Amino acid sequence: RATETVVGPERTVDGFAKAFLDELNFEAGVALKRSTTTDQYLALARTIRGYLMADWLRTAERRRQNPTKMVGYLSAEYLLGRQMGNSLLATDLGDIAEQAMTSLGLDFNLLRAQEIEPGLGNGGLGRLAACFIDSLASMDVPSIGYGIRYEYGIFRQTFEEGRQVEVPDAWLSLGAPWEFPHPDRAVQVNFGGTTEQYIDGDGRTRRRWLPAWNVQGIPYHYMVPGYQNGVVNTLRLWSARATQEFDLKIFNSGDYAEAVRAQTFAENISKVLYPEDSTPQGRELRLQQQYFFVACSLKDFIDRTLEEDFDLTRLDERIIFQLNDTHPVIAIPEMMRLLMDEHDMEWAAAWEVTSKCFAYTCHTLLPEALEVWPVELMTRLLPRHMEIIYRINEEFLDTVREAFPGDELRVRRMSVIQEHPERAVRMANLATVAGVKVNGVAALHSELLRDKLLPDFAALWPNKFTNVTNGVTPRRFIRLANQQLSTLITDTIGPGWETDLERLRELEPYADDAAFTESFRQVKQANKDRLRSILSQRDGIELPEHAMLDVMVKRLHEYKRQTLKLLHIVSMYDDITSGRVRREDVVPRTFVFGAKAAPGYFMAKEIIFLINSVAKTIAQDPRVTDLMAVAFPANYNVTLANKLIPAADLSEQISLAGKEASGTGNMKFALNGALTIGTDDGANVEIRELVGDENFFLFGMLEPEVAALADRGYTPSSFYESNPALKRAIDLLASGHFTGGDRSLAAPVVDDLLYKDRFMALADFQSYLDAQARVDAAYRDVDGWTRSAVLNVARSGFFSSDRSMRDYLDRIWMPKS
Ligand code: DL6
Repeated sequence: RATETVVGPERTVDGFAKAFLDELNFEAGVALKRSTTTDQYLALARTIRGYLMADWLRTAERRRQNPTKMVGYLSAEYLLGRQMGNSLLATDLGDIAEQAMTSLGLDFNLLRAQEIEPGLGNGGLGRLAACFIDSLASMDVPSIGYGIRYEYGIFRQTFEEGRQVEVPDAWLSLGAPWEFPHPDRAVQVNFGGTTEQYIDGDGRTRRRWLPAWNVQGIPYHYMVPGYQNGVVNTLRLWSARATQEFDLKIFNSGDYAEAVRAQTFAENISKVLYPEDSTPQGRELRLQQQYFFVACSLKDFIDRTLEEDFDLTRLDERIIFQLNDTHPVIAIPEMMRLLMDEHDMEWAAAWEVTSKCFAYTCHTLLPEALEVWPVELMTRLLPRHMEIIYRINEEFLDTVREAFPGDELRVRRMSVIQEHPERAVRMANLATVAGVKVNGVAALHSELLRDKLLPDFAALWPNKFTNVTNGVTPRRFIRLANQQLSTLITDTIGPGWETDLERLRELEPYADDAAFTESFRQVKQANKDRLRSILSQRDGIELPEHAMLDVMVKRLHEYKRQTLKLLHIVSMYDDITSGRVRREDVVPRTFVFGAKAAPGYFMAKEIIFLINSVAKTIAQDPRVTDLMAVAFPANYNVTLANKLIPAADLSEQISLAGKEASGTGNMKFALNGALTIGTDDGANVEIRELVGDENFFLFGMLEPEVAALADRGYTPSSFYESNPALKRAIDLLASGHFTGGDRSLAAPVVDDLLYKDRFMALADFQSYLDAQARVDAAYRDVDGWTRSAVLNVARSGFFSSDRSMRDYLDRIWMPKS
C-alpha cells in the first residue's frame, strides 16, 4: 500500500495563484471572471488553509504516535477574531498571497475585509480562551480546545437614536471556509428522564440513567496554527442536531411546523451564544448548552483514549481538563457517570481518577456571577448527575466535618448545595471540591478569591489555590494589529520576540534614543491616521487630526465604571464652556468608547444611551469641537480592537478596586504603547509594578479602602454635596443639556449614581480628575510621554499568553513534583 504523504501547494506566487484558481474553478465551480467578491474570499480562505493542512495532519499523527498527557481546554466561549490574517501570519504567506492576488487582478485587502469574525464569546473570558489555544499551538503543547459552534455568536450592535439595538450575528452566512464538519463522527447526548437501580451481570447493585430525549453533537474542527512552527492543533466545536430527521408523515399531512418541531428544539441548543457576561442567570437552555458540549467532549476524548487501549483508571496520565469558569463544571459529574455507568468502575476508583482530571479557573469577583443551578432544573434535565452531585457533596461534607468538628455553619457555607433562596447546585463549589487546582486570573484576584470568595475552601485546602495571571497573544495583538510597531521592534532587537516576549526588555535603552523615539512616535501617528480613516468609512465618524486618543473599550458593566469616564468628559466640557479653564491650557482629547451591553441589562443600556447623547451634544457645540470629541463606534469586536488599540495614547482601566478579576485589554494597550490610567485592580496592579509608577497613572481607593467604606456605609450623595466639580458635572447631566432638554432621559443613570452607586464612582471621582490632570501634564511633554510609552512596551513582555501557558503547565497541568 502506498504510504500517505501530504504535500501542500507550492510556496510561490504562481503556486499560490494556481491553488487559488483550483479552489475557485474546481471546488466552487466558478470562473474567475464570473466570480463575486464572496467567491474570491472563500477561495482565498480555502487556499490558505490548504497550506496548513499538511502540518495539521502531521501534528495529529505525531501526537498519535507518541501519546502523552494532553490539555483539554473546556470553554463555552472562544472569541476567535478573523482567521485569515492569523493563518497568513502563521504560515508566513502574507506576501506571496498578496502578490498572487495582484497577479490575478484582485484586491487582496478587499478580500480580507470580507471575513466576518466568529464572535463565539461575550468578552474577556472568550478572547482569553482564543489567546490560550494560540499559545498552546505556538508552544507545541499537546492540547485540544472544546466548545460550542454557535450558529449565531454575540449579537451585532447597532445604535438607533443613541440606543443599542441588537441584530443577530449571522457569521456563517457567507459560508464557513475555516471549519471542517464531521457529521459521521456524531455523538449522542441524553437529557431528562429518570434513574433506576438494577442488578448487573455480576450481581452488583448499580444505578443507571433512563433518559427521555437526546440530540446529536456534530463535531466541527478548526485549525489552530502555531506561529511559524509547523504545528497545527485542533479546536473542536460541537453543533446540535436532532437525532431523528423531521417527521415525513406529519409533513405530508401539511403541518409543517409540527413536522420539524423536534429538529428545531434540538438545534436550538447550539443556536445562539448565551448573551450574558459576568452575571449569568440560570436558564434551562444555557444548562443544556453546557451539558451538551461537555458530554460530547468527554465522550470524544475517552473514545480516543480507548482506541489506544488505555486503562481508564489512569486517565489522568492522558488528560487534564481546564474548566474555563463554571460553564463546563457539569463535566465533573459527567465524568463520574461515564466511568461508573458506562465503563463499569466503582465509585471510589471513578472518584480517584476524576478528582485528578480537572482544574478550575475562576474569572470573577462578583459573588452574583458564580453560577448556581436550581436542584429542580438539574433533577429534571440531568437526574443521574444530580444523584452523583449529592454523593460527591455527602462525602465532601464528611471531610469538612472531620476537619472542623461542630462547625455546621461552615458546612452550610461550603456545601455544594445551597438551601436559600432556593435549593441549587453551586458550581464553583463543585469545581473546587473536584479540581486539582483552583486559580484566579491575576495576582490580586487570586488573593481575593482565596481570602474573600472561597475562604473556607482555602482553609481546608490551602495548596489547592494558585494564581495564573492572564496574558494575550503577541501574534494577534502586536504582529497582526500593529505591523509598523512590529517592524520597528524587529529592526531594533532582531526577530524572535513574538515567541519570547520578555525580549521586549531589550527595547528599554531605546527609550532615550532620539531616532528610535521619533520612529515610535511616527508609528503611533500612522496608527491614529489609520483609525481615523477606518472610523470615517465604517461609522461615518470624523475625528480631529491632532488630539490625545483616550480609549475605553470593554463590555459595558457598572463595575467597569464607564460612568466615571463620562463624568470626567462632562466635567471637562463644563470647564471649557463655562470659561473655568483657559482654552490654551486644555490638552485636546478624543475619547473613544467601545462596549456592548448584555441585551437584558437595563442600566448598561441606559449608560450607552447617555454616552451617545453626550457625544452628539459635544459634536454640535462649536465652543468645544476644537478641544474635545467623543466617538462611540458601534459593534466593538476583535476586528475593531485590532485597529483601535494600536492607535491609543491613553488606556482607561478604571474599575472599582476589587471588582475586575484581571482585564486583558489593559495588557494589549500597554503592549502597544498606550499609558494606563487605572485603579489598583486586576492585572493593573502587575502592569504598574512592571512598567513603573512613573509610567502609569494610578488613582482611586485601594481594595481594603473600598471594603472599609462599604462597611461604614457608603452614601454617594455626600460626595456630590461636598465636591463642587462633581456636583456641576452631575447637575449638567441631570439638567437635560445632553438629552434635548428632557431630564427624564438622563435620570436612570443620574439617580442611580446619586442614590446607589454600587461601584462607588462618586467616591473615586476627585482622585480620577486629579490623575487626569497628571495625564494632561505628562502629555504636554512629548518626549517624556514617548519615553513612558516605549517603557510600557519594553516592560510588558510578561503579559504574553505564552507565559500564562507556562505558568499553567508548571503550576497546574504538569507540575514537576
Ligand atoms: O479572565 C478573563 C476575563 C478577565 O480578564 C475579566 O477581568 C473578567 O471580568 C472576565 N470574566 C468573565 C466571566 N465573568 N463571570 N463569571 O467574563 O474574565
